Amino acid sequence: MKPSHIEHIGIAVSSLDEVIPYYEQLLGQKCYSIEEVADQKVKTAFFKVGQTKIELLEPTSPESTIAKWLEKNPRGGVHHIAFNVDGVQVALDECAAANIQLIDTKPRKGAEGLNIAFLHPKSTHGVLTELCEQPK
Ligand code: CMX
Repeated sequence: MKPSHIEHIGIAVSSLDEVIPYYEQLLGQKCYSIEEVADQKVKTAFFKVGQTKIELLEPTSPESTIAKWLEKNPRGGVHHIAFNVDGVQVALDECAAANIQLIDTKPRKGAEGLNIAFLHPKSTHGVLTELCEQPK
């Protein structure tokens, strides 16, 4: 596996409305998309810096993994890093063969229609890691 670039950095926030203005000012641009990902129980807001996106994540339900994370980290912060790969399934198989614990054994649909899968932070030195690719 050789990721081409960091696709996005996921940042957990309690309120998109409160945090979006900060990023708009910092990055000198308007948020270009807000999308609810029902499957993940989150609402996302996107910015682009070069090839890499900043993905703000607000929980839409107390059962959301983001809500759980915010309970432990109430100020919010970096939640995960996502790498763009050419073939999520092949990358997952490589990770499994290297004894990296998978959260998803198969790709599923994420924000912006990407095929995504997560690796468990317990076997990635504490960094929740996402692999993603554009659908073919
Ligand atoms: N980064 C690093 N470590 C994390 C973490 C994160 N984002 N989230 C949880 N952990 C750690 C916890 O600190 C905890 O470690 P200890 O056991 O050492 O205390 C351990 O993982 C278990 O944490 P937990 O609070 O009990 O959480 P769960 O096991 O219920 O869930 C995880 C953790 C990673 C399996 C779950 O968050 C998950 O499946 N994540 C993938 C999906 C996801 O994050 N979706 C939201 C984003 C969607 C999007 O980008 O569109």
